[in-house]
Amino acid sequence: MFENLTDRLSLTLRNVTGKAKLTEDNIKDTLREVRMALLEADVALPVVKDFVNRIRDRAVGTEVSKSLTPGQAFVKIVQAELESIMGAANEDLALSVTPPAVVLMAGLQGAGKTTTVGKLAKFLKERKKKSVLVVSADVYRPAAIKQLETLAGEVGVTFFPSDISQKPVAIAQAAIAEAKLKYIDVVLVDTAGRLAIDAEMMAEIQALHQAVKPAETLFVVDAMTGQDAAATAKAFADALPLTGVVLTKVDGDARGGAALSVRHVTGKPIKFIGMGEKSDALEPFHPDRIASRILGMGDVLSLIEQAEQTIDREKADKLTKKLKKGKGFDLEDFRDQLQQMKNMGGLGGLMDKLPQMGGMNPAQMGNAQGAAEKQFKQMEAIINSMTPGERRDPEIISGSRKRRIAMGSGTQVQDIGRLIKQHKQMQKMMKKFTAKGGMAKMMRGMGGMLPGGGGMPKL
Ligand SMILES: Nc1nc2c(ncn2[C@@H]2O[C@H](COP(=O)(O)OP(=O)(O)OP(=O)(O)O)[C@@H](O)[C@H]2O)c(=O)[nH]1
Ligand SMILES: [Mg+2]
Repeated sequence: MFENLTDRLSLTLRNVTGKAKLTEDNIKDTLREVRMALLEADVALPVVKDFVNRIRDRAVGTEVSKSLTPGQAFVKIVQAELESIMGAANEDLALSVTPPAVVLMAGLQGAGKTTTVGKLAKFLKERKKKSVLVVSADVYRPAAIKQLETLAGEVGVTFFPSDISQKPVAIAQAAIAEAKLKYIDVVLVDTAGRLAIDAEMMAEIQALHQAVKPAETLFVVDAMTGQDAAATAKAFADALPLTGVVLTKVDGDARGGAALSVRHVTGKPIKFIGMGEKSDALEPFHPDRIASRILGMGDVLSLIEQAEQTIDREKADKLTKKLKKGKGFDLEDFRDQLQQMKNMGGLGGLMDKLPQMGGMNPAQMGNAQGAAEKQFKQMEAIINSMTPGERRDPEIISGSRKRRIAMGSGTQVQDIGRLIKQHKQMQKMMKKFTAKGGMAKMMRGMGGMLPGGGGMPKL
């Protein structure tokens, strides 16, 4: 996510060093580079101009406090401005209306509307504890209705059947009536892809909007289209009272132009970002966390939230109890932890949110991720090749046992030694965390096991 921009900006910002005060003169070059970095990231020009001016105004004359280097002081300003350009705080869906709350989706063809309906349904059901009904008003393709039905089945929400012979307004009204009958909280209405310049199709969705009076009208747009995403959102917002934007395919967007432009160009908040094709790849959009990610400082908060959702509570509680009883953290527990990390969307999703490792570039990050993933697989294989007795009490693993385990797991004897050492470190860490409490803290600790470590970028 936004690798190119992160790379450019962190290189640029590293140059503001060795100055006691930030002046127009000594930040001129850096500002020019920030400007270039944003233009290369396909941020819309008015946004770039505004952004750079605001940074200049704030930075010039800023006395650099003793605790910060000028570089850090400058980064703080850039971070604050990045946040404010994206909207300052996360805007939640406004669903507190007389139920059912209707959410209407709009967007170009292939933007990711139907996929997002599936993701949102899952999000509302699991994280907001809402009952959800989904319906398709895409009467142009039977396959579109079927696609939504399949997704609804996957995420376990009510699907309201529709047919291409029906009118979108009639479909939506029938779905809402059904939701009322069943006391369902939220109705998500999927629609056909359309262009803002297609008058007939725009009239259709305007009529739909009037008929269902949605609590939320979300514009779904592909982040990979960069500043065009903001321009299309603007065109739709002129015809339809949008309440927010969902940026999709952010997982494939190295530049970040859309994320930085949408709010400024349209005045509408980005409410969610899509981070993949699967139904759990949706995140509420937090400008502060994204700003931090863009600057290579990671997004530990989102990581912790994700950890708290995916962690197997029962197992976690059992482990905590066990540790509290004074029993050790054995290799079985270690293996469980490795598996839980895998469940958190793998190391890719994890590394994306960790502070950029001491100025690694994306290729190095990719290599580090590959190496770490390989290492994790190897660790699991090693633990699998041990006897239950060995897993409970690694102290008994002698030289000959090491050789046997290495043979069984296709590894070297020194790999076994390394794993036992790592496990010992984990044990120590677990002791600390159970004293202070909190699985989330532990997950943060696990991050430290990745190659390169983590921590603030060196400026
Ligand atoms: N990588 C990635 N792919 C996504 C994301 N969201 C959607 N897609 C993919 O984009 C393609 C189009 O998604 P749909 O949900 O069918 O798009 P749509 O807007 O409903 O398309 P139409 O109904 O044809 O207008 C599918 O292959 C999705 O898997 C995302 O966040 N990341
Ligand atoms: Mg669709």
